[in-house]
Order: sequence, then structure tokens, then C-alpha cells
Amino acid sequence: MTTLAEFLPQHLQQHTLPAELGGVLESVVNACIQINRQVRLGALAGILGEAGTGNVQGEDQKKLDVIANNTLIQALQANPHVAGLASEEEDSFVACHENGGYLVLFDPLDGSSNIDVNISVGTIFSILTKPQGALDTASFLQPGRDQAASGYVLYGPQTQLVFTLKHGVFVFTLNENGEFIQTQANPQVPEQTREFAINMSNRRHWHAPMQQYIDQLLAGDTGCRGKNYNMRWVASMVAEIHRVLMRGGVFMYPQDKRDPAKPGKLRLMYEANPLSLILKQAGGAATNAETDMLDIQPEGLHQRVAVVMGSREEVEYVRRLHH
Ligand code: P6P
Repeated sequence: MTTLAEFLPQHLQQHTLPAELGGVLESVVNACIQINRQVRLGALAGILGEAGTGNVQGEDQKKLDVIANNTLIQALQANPHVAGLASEEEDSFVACHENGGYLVLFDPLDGSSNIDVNISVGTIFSILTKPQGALDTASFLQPGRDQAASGYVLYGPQTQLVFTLKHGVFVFTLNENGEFIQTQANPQVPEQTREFAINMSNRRHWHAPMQQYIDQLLAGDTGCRGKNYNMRWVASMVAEIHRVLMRGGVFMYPQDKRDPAKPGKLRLMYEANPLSLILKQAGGAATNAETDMLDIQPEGLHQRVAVVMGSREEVEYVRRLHH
């Protein structure tokens, strides 16, 4: 049974990765262990319900959104190798240590609408190398391909940590002593799938190619795809993507015709890029339906993007329908 504390130094050395990168990952993980304690207690800790505040996304914040956000900010500000951080919950980036070599972006508690009804939520993180020169917003606007590391913690029936330092994907499960124990190495996303995840209630708002694709899946073995499909929708991206990583599937949040200026609901920097890197490292695919997700040049910290990611065969099929 390998603990994270045993695994990380070996992995860093094996791939000649900086110890500081491991230290930044550990700061994120330690914050998530604290968040986990609050999530698990729920009402017993008096942390369910609305915080009575809103975030830059125009969303009402849950108490746990604020707690998770503050926990991560405090943990990262305490690490001298963190030059700056950007949170989905914060208007702009937060400068930390001038000589730090890394930037950390995170969605502190994704899927938080599920918290009050005891459905899985997660923390998503992305670690970038800080570019030379003064820190500003542009320092964070790096394509997903340039991430140094990314991952998530899923607060589900088990609390699991999944991350990549771009040399494979590793899965750890939190034990009763509060230690992450490695439980899987290099899961691979199956190339084919019979499972798709989408919020069907938005069908009338999708563009024609996505409507066409989903209708083909719903036609099952009577349609051109020649096989029956199953649908899942948890409304918690971390839970969906973990399922895709473990058993395949295609997760989609398409562009909505109602707002042509808004390419999608999900955030490029805090959701799409970190989770796309994980899936790509595990043999999956990720696009905005047109372009490889990791090639998109970000234009803003809170940029939104359409998302199609998971089993390669389906993602490529969707991409062809959009060309
Ligand atoms: P909808 C959660 O709010 C989130 O950002 C993702 O975790 C999730 O996949 C999606 O939005 C759910 O969106 O429109 O179904 O509530």
C-alpha cells in the first residue's frame, strides 16, 4: 500500500520533475483533506445552505463554496513556491510569493448545487509554471497543453484524489487515518462506449449538429450508430469525468443558442483544461466540439467553453459532425 507521501518523491525523481511542483501539489491536497472533513459533516458542521453571497460567475455561493475557497487560498498563500492563484470564485487572480515558480487555478467545490442533497462534489485544480516577468492575468492564460499538472478530489462514497504530472494518471483513496493511499495507476479511458452524459433538458437550445448526434444515440440500435446507449447526468462534472475515466463515456455541455456570445457554461481554466489533461493522459479525447481543448488559447480567466470529452471514438465522431 503506497501512500501519496511515498509515491510523490519517487515519481518526481523518476521523471526528473522539480520537488517544488510536488510541494505545490501537496498544498492543494492538504487543503482538500480539510475540505473533505467539512463536506463529510454537512449539517453537523452547520455548513450547508446558502452563504448569502454571489461570485463573479453570478452564482449564489453555498457556505461550503466559501469555506473550500478560503481553505485553498490560505493553503496556497502559505507555500513559497506559489507565485499566484486564481479561483473560479474570485474576480481576479491573487498574487502570492514574488519568487514562486508556479500558478494554481482551481474550482474549489464543483457541483456545489448538489451539496445540500448529499450528491458527490469535487475540487478541481490546475498547476501552471509561472512565466518570466511580472505576474499579471496574462501569466495565467496558458493553453491547457502547457499545464505542469492537474487533477481533482472527488468527495463521493470514497474521497479520491486523481492527478497527473503529465507522466500518467494516478488514483489515491483517502483512508480512515486521513492518508491518501494509491489504489490505481494509469487508468485508461476505453476507446468506445455506450454511455453518454448531457443535460437533455437543454436540447432545444443546442445547435443542429449536437441535436443530430444526441438523436442518433437515442435511436440506439435502430439508428446509424447501430448500438444502444445509456445516459447519465449527475450535474457534478468531477463525478461524471471520474466515471468516464474509470469506465468510459462521453461527457458534453454544448453551446447554447440563446447566448451566441457565451460559447458554453463550463469554465476553460478551472474545469475543462484540468480535466481534459487527465483524460488525454489516460488515452481519452477532449474538445470544444471543434478544436482540441488543450490547444485553445485562453483569452480570459473566467472564459467559458463548450465541452465534449471522454472516449475517443465518440469525441471524434462529434467533432466530424461539427465540421
Ligand atoms: P446543469 C456544476 O454547476 C457544473 O459546473 C458542473 O459540475 C456540472 O456538470 C454542470 O455545471 C451541471 O449543469 O445545467 O445540469 O445544472
